[in-house]
Amino acid sequence: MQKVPKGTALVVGLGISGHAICRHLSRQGVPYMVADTRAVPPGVDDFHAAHPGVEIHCGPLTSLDLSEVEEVILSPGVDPCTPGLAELAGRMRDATGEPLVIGEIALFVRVCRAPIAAITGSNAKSTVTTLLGEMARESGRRVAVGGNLGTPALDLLDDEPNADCYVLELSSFQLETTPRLGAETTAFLNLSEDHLDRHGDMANYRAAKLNIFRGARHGVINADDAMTRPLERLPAQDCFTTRAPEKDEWGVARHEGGDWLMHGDTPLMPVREMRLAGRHNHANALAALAMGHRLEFPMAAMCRVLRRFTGLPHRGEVIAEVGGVRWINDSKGTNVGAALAAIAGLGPTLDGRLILLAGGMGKGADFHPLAEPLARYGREAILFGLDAERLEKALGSAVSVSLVDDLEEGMARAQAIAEPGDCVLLSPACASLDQFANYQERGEVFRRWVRRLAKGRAS
Ligand code: UMA
Ligand code: ADP
Repeated sequence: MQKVPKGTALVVGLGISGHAICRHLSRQGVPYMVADTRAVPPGVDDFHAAHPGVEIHCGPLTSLDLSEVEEVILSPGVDPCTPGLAELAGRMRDATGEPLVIGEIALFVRVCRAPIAAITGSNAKSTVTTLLGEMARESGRRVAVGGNLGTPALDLLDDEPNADCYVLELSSFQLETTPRLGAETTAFLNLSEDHLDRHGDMANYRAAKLNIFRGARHGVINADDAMTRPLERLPAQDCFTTRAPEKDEWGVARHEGGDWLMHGDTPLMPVREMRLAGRHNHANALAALAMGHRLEFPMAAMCRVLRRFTGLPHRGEVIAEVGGVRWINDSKGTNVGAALAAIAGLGPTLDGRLILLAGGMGKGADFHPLAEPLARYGREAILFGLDAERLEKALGSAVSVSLVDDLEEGMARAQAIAEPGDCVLLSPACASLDQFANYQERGEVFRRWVRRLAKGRAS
C-alpha cells in the first residue's frame, strides 16, 4: 500500500483548486503529495511538468496509508465522507490542535493579512461578489476578487499580495472544510435546495454554510429568509429585505413617487436607476451595500456602481427587446430557488406576461414552488429536456403549458405566442447536462437565437 510519508501533507483533488493548493504549498516550501480519486484525473502530465518530483496517487483513497500524514487538504469537489477520508473526520493535528482535514480556504486564512469579505448562499453569490468587488474598486481600494468564482482564493494571494481587501465567493463545499474564517464582513444571502446529493439534507447543507460566520466580526443576513440567521449573535449584524426596512435594516420603500433602496429611513437611490432588473436584484444590491458600508466604502461610489452594473452573463441578462418583447437569459438559474427568484422578481415589473422556458435535469427537486408566481405572472411555461414532464405535473394546473423537444423549438413557440410588453425568460430551474455541455452553452444557444431574431426584424 502506498504511504504518505511522515511530515508530508496530502492534497486531494487535481482540479482548479488542487492546482492552486499545490502552487501555494510549493511557494511555502511545505512537503506534499497529491491524490485524486479518479483513475485518470485530467491534467496529470501538466501537473508533473509544473511540479517535478511530487508524487501522485490515482484511484480510491482506501489504498493509501494515511497513518502518518501531516495534514489533508481537500478540493471542494471531494466529499470529506469519501471512503479512506471518513475515518479522519474529527481528528486533530498533534502539533497545532487544528483539524487534520481542511480545505483551501483554511490555508488561505492562515496566511491572509488583509480583511476578508465573504459571500455565500444558494443563489446570487457571484452577482453580489462581483458587485462588492466593483464597489471596492470604485472606492479606490486595492481589491482581489475570487474563490468559488473566477480565480481560486490561494492564487489571489500570489496575484495580489498587497491587496487591502479580499472579496471571496464561498460555496458550501468550501465552507464545510473551513474551521474558522475570521472574516471582517460576511453575507449569507439565501438558502434553497441544492447540492443535497453531497450534503444529504437541508440541515447539513445549512450547517456547512453557517460556517461563514465562524470568527466573523460582521454578518449580513436576509430578513426574508430565516435560514440565513447565525446560530449565535455576531459582534455586529445587518439585515436586508425587499420590503420597507425596519429601524436600521436595508430595504426598499416608496419615496418621491417611486421605489428607493433605503438604509433605515435614509433614501439611497431610486431602484429604476439600477441596470439590474427585478426585485431579487434589489436584494442583491442591498446585501452588497450593507457589506460595503461596513468596509467604509463611500455610499456615492457604491451607488455609481449600481447605476452602471449590467450583471454577469447568463444571470438575468437582457439580450434584446424585439417587437416590444424582452428576451432574458437566466441560464444560470439551475435550481428551483433561482428560477423562483427570477420569475417573482421580474413578474411585477412587466407590462405584459411572462413566458418561461424551463427544463433539463431537475436533480430530484420539487418544482411546485414555481406554480404560484407563474399563475400570477405567466402566459405560458414552455418545457423541454429530461424533466419536462415532471415540470408539467407541477405547473400544469397553474399556467398554460407546452412541451417541446429542445430549447430552440421552445424559443420558436415563445416567439409565436408573445405579445408586446411580455418577457421571454430562460430560467430553467434545472441543470443543463442532458442537452448541453454546461449552463453557459445553453445560454449561448439562447443568445444566438435572439440575436438572429433581432437581426431578421431589423433587415
Ligand atoms: N473529483 C473527483 N475526485 C477527486 C477530485 C475531484 O472525483 O479526487 C471530481 C469532483 O467530484 C467534481 C470534479 O472532480 O465533480 C471537480 O472537483 P474539484 O474539487 O476538483 O473542482 P475544481 O476544479 O478544483 O473547482 C473547484 C470548484 N468546484 C467544485 O466545487 C465542484 C469550483 O467551483 C471553483 O471555482 C474552483 O474550485 C476554484 O475555487 C465550481 C462549482 O461548480 C464553479 N462550484 C459549485 C457551485 O457553484 O454550485 C459549488
Ligand atoms: P451563484 O453564484 O450563487 O450561483 P449567481 O449570481 O451566479 O449566483 O446567480 C445565479 C442565479 O440565481 C441567477 O441566474 C438568478 O436566477 C438567481 N438569483 C439572482 N438573485 C437572486 C436572489 N436574490 N435570490 C435567489 N436567486 C437569485
